[in-house]
Amino acid sequence: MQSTTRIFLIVFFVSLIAAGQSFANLIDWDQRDRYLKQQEKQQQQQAGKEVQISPDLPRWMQIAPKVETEDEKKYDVNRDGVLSPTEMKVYLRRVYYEVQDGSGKSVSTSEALKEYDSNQDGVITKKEAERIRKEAF
Ligand SMILES: [Ca+2]
Ligand SMILES: [Ca+2]
Repeated sequence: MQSTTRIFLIVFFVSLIAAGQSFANLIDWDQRDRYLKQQEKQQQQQAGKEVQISPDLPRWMQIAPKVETEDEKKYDVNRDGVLSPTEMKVYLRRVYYEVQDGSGKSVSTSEALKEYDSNQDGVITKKEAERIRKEAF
């Protein structure tokens, strides 16, 4: 092998190693690991975080209740499967009058009415309906 070829090869390999090392230094693996761990932690925190519900406002104003009964289906005007606050107001007013006219409104499987059945006996009484009057009228 000629000496110029040998020198060329040596220079070539040395620069390859040098290039490799400089690339290795460009990526701070520790920092990358820390970053990934942090991201993972944030995702876990968000997944575990429940929607914050304020006790000062009716639940239905904060989370639209799912349509659970045939009765509620009639009030889901846009048919998206949940009762928006506007839809809930109309529905609750009807429920309020129903309670006033009868002996009470059966809650059955309704997610929307559950919160007004304070004693959880499955029926909204006139007394319990007072909250509807305050919140939906
Ligand atoms: Ca709806
Ligand atoms: Ca009750």
